[in-house]
Amino acid sequence: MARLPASPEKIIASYGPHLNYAPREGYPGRDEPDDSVKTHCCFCGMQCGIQLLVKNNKVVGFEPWMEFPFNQGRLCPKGVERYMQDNHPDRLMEPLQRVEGEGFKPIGWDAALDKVTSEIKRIQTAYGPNAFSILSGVSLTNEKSYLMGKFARVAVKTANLDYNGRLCMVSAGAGNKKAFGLDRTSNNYTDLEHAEVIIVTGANVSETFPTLTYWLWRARDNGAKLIVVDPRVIPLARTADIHLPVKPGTDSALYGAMLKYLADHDMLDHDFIDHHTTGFDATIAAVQDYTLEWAEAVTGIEKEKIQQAAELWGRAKTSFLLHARGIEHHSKGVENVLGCINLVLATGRIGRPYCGYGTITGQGNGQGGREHGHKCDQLPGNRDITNPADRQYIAGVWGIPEPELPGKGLTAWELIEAIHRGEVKGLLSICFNPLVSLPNNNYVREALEKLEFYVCIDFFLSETARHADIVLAGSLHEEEEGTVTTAEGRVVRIRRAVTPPGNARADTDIIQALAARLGAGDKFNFADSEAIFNELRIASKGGTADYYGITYKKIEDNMGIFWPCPSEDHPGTPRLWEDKKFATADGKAHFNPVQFREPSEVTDAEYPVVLTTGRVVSQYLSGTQTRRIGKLVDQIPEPLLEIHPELAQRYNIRQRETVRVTTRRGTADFPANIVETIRKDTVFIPYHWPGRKSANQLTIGTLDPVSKIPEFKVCACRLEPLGVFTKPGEIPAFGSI
Ligand SMILES: Nc1nc2c(c(=O)[nH]1)N[C@H]1C(S)=C(S)[C@@H](COP(=O)(O)OP(=O)(O)OC[C@H]3O[C@@H](n4cnc5c(=O)[nH]c(N)nc54)[C@H](O)[C@@H]3O)O[C@H]1N2
Ligand SMILES: Nc1nc2c(c(=O)[nH]1)N[C@H]1C(S)=C(S)[C@@H](COP(=O)(O)OP(=O)(O)OC[C@H]3O[C@@H](n4cnc5c(=O)[nH]c(N)nc54)[C@H](O)[C@@H]3O)O[C@H]1N2
Ligand code: SF4
Ligand SMILES: [Mo]
Repeated sequence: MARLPASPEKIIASYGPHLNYAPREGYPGRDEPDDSVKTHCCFCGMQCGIQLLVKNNKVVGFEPWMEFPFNQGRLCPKGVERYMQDNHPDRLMEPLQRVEGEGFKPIGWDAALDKVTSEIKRIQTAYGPNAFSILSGVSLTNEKSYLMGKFARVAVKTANLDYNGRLCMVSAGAGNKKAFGLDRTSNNYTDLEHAEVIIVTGANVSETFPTLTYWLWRARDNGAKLIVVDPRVIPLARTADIHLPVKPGTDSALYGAMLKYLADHDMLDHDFIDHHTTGFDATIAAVQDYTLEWAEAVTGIEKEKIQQAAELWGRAKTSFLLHARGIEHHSKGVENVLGCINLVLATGRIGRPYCGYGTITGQGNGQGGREHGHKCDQLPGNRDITNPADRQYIAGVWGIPEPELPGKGLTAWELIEAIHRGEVKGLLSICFNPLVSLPNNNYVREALEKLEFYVCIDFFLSETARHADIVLAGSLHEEEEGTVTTAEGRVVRIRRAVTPPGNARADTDIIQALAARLGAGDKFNFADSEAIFNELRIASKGGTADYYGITYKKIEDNMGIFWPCPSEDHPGTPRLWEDKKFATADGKAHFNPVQFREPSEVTDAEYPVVLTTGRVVSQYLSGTQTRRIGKLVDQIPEPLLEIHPELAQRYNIRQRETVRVTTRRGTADFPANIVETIRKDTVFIPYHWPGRKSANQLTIGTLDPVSKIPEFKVCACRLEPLGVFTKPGEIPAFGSI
């Protein structure tokens, strides 16, 4: 049934007249769409509700979805432009084979799938089952994530499966599990509204989770005090009550000193600590020497500001602490996270209205995708692949003997190292562009070149896909039914708006076809996504991420259900821990002692400047999708080196001058953007670009020992102005690669 697009007033209402969106009378020059489909944005973890407009099986535009409770129609620039990728000329329409010396040639599906299957078998016969590895991603729905985990273990029978969340949420996940026994934001974001104090640390919310700022503004309107911790004066910091410009890699010193201050000034919730936690004494003992003066020397933040922040946090009745990758992308990412959690537990402000804590999940399905078993150490429901009972249960659901279930495999970065060592010879990747997104990408490229066989499933020919022997043309978010779990923990429905174009195929069809060829067809004969979800429900039953009680219908009727939801009559759990029964074995929340240690690489005479990396508002991750959308490229066409005027002066660097940045891993050139909004000892480069524009030519592959996340947020570099000036988007006529 054709539905009319929303009225011009609705468009104005959702973006605000100040943005100067011209109201459109229907669609001038365009026919009325056939349909509008309520689904979610394919990009970040906010998973904003959106309506896609469809004409002749093509997505031709969008309308706000005003009723969806989180974003209420609001969208950021990426959400507004996302529909542009559907009819993109670069869209892969058929499988491709790389022919040496000739490039990619189309190949039929049967031949492509046969080739993949025979190569998997050849490599596993020659080198053992784990010599074939799989990398997956969490832009994939819950159904696809679950399917990938089952595919690796049951059809390919390899232990070596990991996912791109390894670059993203794992430090938070590990910290949350240690402290709470469960890995989810404690409250939905509406609880921000009446928090008295909010700490946002290592999260550039206005650029990376723009629609979340609405809830922060609501809180501000209600009088909330805002503390922002970031080496840069990010947009959110400009309105904050206190901005703590932390030196990259020193957060745990800051949180430790704040904790000591709370203890010394009697701002602890003793009742909560005594009855609902363990480990407090050891945790306080660990920070006994962390005076404000010491913290100032380590973090570079004035001690008065640290004191003010501790006072505000300590005296509040309600509060929320949010963090993202700024504190997690470290070789002590888990310790940073635990440092934050210690502050929350010490004040007992969790499990109550307007009192919460959480990591802000990054990728579209960063939450659900880290629960259902495509991590190297995990089975569905956030079960542990090394736990005998968990293994027995999942083997039962999958109908295989428990000993056949592979054990724990290598993490994403460790897989790259194993390829270098010659232990891993084959790779299948889906929804992951490691050549751009992993650190030290010269090393990653060498690994890809060493593989005997590489197959990539994507809808665009990503930079990594160019190294593939076979590229399988997969599907976009809006081309299959499914579910994702938002950063709040709300499981929502993704709708199929159109079918894959040309000869492209749905991701789930491709995986099932491969499984059948590998002899596991009887375990991969799902009729549709709902059938996969129903098996996932059973597989997650009794796990900490329990989805058993969630059904497609229930999600649709309620615009989402918060897990855990253990039974069909359970309403879901927007706010965790109201009963103070934590998901740990002893039911208590656990303090964890944290002592400061340095980042893996500190500055010295040779590399005297701190380098940190991250994001800009109009580009997304490795950029495969957003670098193809004209308006987003126009907004930010290239990575710039953010540098403070004083540091620029020291090296005689002028605005837009090309600067050569060198680390122990490589060299890359970026135009300078001289700004006062960054620390004087630190430079920042966004990482969304490949090749010569890639920040990951410079970054370091040191991992957190627990979470195995790479240290994207801090390494040491040196700077050299090259006397060359380019126009935006232009590449200088020289470079490192
Ligand atoms: N526009 C856009 N939005 C996105 C994405 C995107 O690619 N583009 N990606 C999505 C994904 S997957 C993710 S993970 C999230 C990431 O979201 P964020 O974590 O918000 O993004 P980043 O820019 O990686 O890092 C955040 C901030 O950390 C700061 N920082 C650097 N080092 C330190 C440090 O040592 N301590 C502290 N406290 N802060 C530090 C940086 O200055 C930066 O402002 O964004 C999601 N949303
Ligand atoms: N220096 C530096 N590096 C970083 C970071 C940083 O802050 N600094 N951040 C890290 C973080 S937090 C993250 S999350 C990673 C992300 O890094 P990646 O996961 O490698 O980045 P994506 O761009 O999401 O790559 C996903 C690929 O999958 C494809 N894709 C998307 N959706 C689908 C789908 O539904 N089906 C199929 N078949 N393919 C799909 C896209 O076209 C793209 O080619 O980067 C990390 N790298
Ligand atoms: S905030 Fe995230 S989910 Fe919402 S429109 Fe922007 S990219 Fe999409
Ligand atoms: Mo991420």
